[in-house]
Amino acid sequence: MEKYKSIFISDVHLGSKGCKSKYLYNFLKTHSCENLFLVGDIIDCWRLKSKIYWPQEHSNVISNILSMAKNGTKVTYITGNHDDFLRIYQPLQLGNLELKEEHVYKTVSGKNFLVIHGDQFDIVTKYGKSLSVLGDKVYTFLLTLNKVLNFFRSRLGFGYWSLAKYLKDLTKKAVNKASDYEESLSKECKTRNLDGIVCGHIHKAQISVINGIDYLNCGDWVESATALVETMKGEFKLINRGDIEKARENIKLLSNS
Ligand SMILES: [Mn+2]
Repeated sequence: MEKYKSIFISDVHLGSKGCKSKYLYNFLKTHSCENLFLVGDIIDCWRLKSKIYWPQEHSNVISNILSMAKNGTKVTYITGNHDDFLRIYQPLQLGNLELKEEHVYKTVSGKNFLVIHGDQFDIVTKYGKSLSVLGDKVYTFLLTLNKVLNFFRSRLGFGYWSLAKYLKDLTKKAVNKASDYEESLSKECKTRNLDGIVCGHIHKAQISVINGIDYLNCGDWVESATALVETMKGEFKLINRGDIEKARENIKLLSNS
């Protein structure tokens, strides 16, 4: 069991089909920490509203987090735009579990980091939830359209091509440039006199310095499987569990055959 000062995870999207809940469960089982930060979009209530998808593995993740809290880990749940239904209850403290919109975290090396999901700085989600929900619906529709399209493509002898991904990349480039997002977050830190930021939201794990501000993004557990950790010595690292889990699945396949 590896012990860390703090572990930060975001964009788990429990309640949606894409969630890599088993990967996360295995990760939490093998890593311990003094502080666990859930940096938003942990439970995806947009998806839950339209159709309930909740396998046992999703409950296992939650019960594991609760048992961590029971065993002394301080758990801070920062709300995101997909779990904004929790925002009416914040701030809330239940024993070792705290629910809030943002948190200023003092790192081992003495820096002050703003821990926030980050949707507050995304032009699309900020200026209209309806627009984002619509975008989500369009995306789901495109995935279906994509299946039909690729059925015909393969019939005609063409290779697989993702229409949804193409359009998603295109629209993201147009309205939601990652650089703008990082830029506005770093500006916010500067005005608040903070040293850095820990966020999520754009599903892009990263550790970098932007305009002199430490920028740390936890990534996600949908498209990838990444966690941000702070060691006892105060070093920040990104852990990518995708390759480990895929290797484990391959070993299982081999041993079964
Ligand atoms: Mn988000």
